[in-house]
Amino acid sequence: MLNHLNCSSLNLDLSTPQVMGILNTTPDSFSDGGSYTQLESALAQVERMIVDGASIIDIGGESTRPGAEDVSEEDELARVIPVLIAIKQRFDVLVSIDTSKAAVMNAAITAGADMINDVAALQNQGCLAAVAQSDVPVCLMHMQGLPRTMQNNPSYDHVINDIVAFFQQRIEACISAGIARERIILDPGFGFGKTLEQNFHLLANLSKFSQLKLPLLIGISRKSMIGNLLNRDVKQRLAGSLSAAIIAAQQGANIIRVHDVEATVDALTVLQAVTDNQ
Ligand code: 8Y7
Repeated sequence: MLNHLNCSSLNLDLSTPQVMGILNTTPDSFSDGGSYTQLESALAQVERMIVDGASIIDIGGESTRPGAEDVSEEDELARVIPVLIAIKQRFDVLVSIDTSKAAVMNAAITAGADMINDVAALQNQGCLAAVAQSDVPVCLMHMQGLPRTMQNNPSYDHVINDIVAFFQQRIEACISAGIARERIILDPGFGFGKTLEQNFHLLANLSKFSQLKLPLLIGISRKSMIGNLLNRDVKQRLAGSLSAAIIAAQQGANIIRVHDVEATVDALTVLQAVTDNQ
């Protein structure tokens, strides 16, 4: 299965699962262009994640949590671009930019971003063109509805088949726009317009996405599907998140997007030792 994997534009070996560390850019933290202490604290967080074993850092300037308010293009640029530039100056790590706006994609690619992570799968105005003009890989995430309302009664004919069909349609759109298949990473979008049962059904059936023969990225870290199942606050979801990460990796997930890099790398190392000694 892994032999068919090809994301040659991502300069990263995906033969074992890799960890993507989430950089928290708290609302307004860089909206003044990035104060020194805020930037330094972000860089310290990045350094910690690199030491802990993250191979990609994901920076987002727009909250995509259910019910979140929209962020203006200007604010998003001010939150993301200074920290992106500072990371690329100081560290040798791949940087992914979590955005759904073409202007932010263009600015990020110019500033040295290594990957675009779009929860809207390049469906917004200008996004296909922004990525097509570059040579960076892109993560196409599935979402039903929009962040503000997506958790209001999500419904599917068949969750897995509907998401596979969505991926096929977005892959075609990318290829038509000039984005080679080798640049595409897929993500079923845990928590983005899915009930608790649908999220766990997805986790149980992740291996079905291998039919598309593209790298799979998954993000479950600290999400409501863990919190609601276990009745845990966001800070108490580590054990649940690690369990989910391992279940995903066992089914072929190639990139695991997490807050807790050190613990996730440990868990994946245990899984790898099992795989290596079968
Ligand atoms: C995901 C994501 C978020 C995810 C990808 C959170 C930006 C919500 N979740 N990107 N972004 N996949 N590719 O709780 O699951 O982290 S934001």
